[in-house]
Amino acid sequence: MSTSNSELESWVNDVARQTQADKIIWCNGSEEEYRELVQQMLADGTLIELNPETHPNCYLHRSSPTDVARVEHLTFICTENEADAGPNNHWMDPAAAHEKIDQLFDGCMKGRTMYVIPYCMGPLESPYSRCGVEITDSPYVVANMKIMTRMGDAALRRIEKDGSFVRGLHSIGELDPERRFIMHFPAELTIKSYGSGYGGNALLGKKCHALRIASYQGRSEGWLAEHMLIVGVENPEGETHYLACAFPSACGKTNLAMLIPPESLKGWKIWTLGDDIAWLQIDEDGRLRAINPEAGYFGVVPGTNEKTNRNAYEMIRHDTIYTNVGMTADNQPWWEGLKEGTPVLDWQGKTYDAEAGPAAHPNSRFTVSASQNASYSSLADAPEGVPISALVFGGRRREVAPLVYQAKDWAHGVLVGAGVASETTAAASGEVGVVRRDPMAMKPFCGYNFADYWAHWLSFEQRSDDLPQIFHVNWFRQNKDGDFLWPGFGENLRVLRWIIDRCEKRVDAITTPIGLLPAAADIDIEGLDIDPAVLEDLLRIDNAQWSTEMAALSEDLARYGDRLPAELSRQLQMVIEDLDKKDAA
Ligand code: OXD
Ligand code: MN
Repeated sequence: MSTSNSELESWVNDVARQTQADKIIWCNGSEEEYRELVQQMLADGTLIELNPETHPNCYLHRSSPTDVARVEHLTFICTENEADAGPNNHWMDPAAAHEKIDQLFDGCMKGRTMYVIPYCMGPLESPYSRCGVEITDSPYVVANMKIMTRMGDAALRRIEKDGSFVRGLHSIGELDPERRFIMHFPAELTIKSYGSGYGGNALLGKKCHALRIASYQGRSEGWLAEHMLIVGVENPEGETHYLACAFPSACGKTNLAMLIPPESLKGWKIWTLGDDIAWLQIDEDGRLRAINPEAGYFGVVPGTNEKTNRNAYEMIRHDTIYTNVGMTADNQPWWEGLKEGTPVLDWQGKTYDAEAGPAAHPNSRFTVSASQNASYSSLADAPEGVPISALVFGGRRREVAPLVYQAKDWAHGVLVGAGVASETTAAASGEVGVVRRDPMAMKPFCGYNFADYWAHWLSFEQRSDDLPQIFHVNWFRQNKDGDFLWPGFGENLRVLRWIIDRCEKRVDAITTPIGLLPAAADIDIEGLDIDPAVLEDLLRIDNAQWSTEMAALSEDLARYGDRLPAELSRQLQMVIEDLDKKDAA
């Protein structure tokens, strides 16, 4: 018997019987265990060692070419009532889903080792953390979970103390897209994932547990699981504000979380707490506090360089697992946007041919421990988390959304979040570059009906009068020629400053139908090569475009029918009426 939790023990035995695994290994989370797994994967070709001189302890994994992103069309929320999953999810009846996927699991680990990974999402001592156990037949998944979570013996002890855990069963199966499902059973705190080794589908602690299952759990327990980075912004006077920001996949969450202040903003510091997921709870003083349930980053590689994200660039030069990047002649990893080196092999290991496609897959990833980041905040390990001053939504929008605006109040902020839309990226399979509505950047990750989720968000207003201010940003606005208007990256700190000044009531704002906007003079552009007229453009609201935008949002919200909270419709109506008044004026 490997655990005193009999439920866990019998589930592990049941799974071993069902999958007919050759061997069961309970992972203890030690460095030695990680090193042995790496040796085994180097020996069987799952990993390739990268140049140990330039990239010590770095490895390359090449996935199956048809297994490179999350698969939303194969991801299901299995609730008794279809309406509880909502129009935002693909739904399957739980009994039918179990039957379908269990057939795939039957005997699937014959000849394979079954790894049992106890993990804790969040600091081991935090009351806000929650645990899970992933069973997998993929050593690559074990190695990634070691980096991404607090896993092994310490997590098992916490599970034994708590008495509860999320069950995650995973097999790479045959890596056959025709035999692939990612299924969630929120009421049973269970995940079953078959046929994919890709991060978001296979590292079950991440999207499956920390967002889909946790959002469901958070609703009944009174907290929020969000697709948000957490960042601390310290001003030259030593005052730090914590912001939690939700952007859709591959919109620069990792870059913002590790931002390097520009030369001209002397004395400012950025502290990273998380780059992808935040769990938010109201504390006894009524403040919203956040923890990052993860312990590592599973970040998009292309575009990373000294200019765009020096912290990331440096932290992935050692002790990193790369997935699907290209390689130079001397075995260094290579990707588009890297300023040095020449690729000779592409992400599939074929001779690189610029005509045939990129060297690195656009969704190639690094897996790295958060502690390797130079801007890592030790408060990421604090059991009590950090108090949040502002919640910031954003999307990738060529037009419509201004550089920044503030919601009028909490309820309007929920509408602003519900209105997030963004151009699609390579993080999920499907067409890239089309605008899709992605409320709260949670479209692929909310484990229940969005209408109930918005009601849950709105209910926070009754529980505290000290909630954070809510904002919306857009770093991606373009001019008619397709050039970005805003320089982005480190310069985004200028916008964060305005946000913090608003939280501290240090600066006024202009009231518009869509919310509160900065006066151009209140965005500090000293030391920045930007035409004041361009800044005006970045802050311009086009009424006609916004009326179209609100019509699109209204159409999206209508999908939720009677379940949509009346308050959300009221907020939308107010914006529409204000836009109409402005038009008439
Ligand atoms: C991710 C995603 O991998 O959002 O974080 O797709
Ligand atoms: Mn993400």
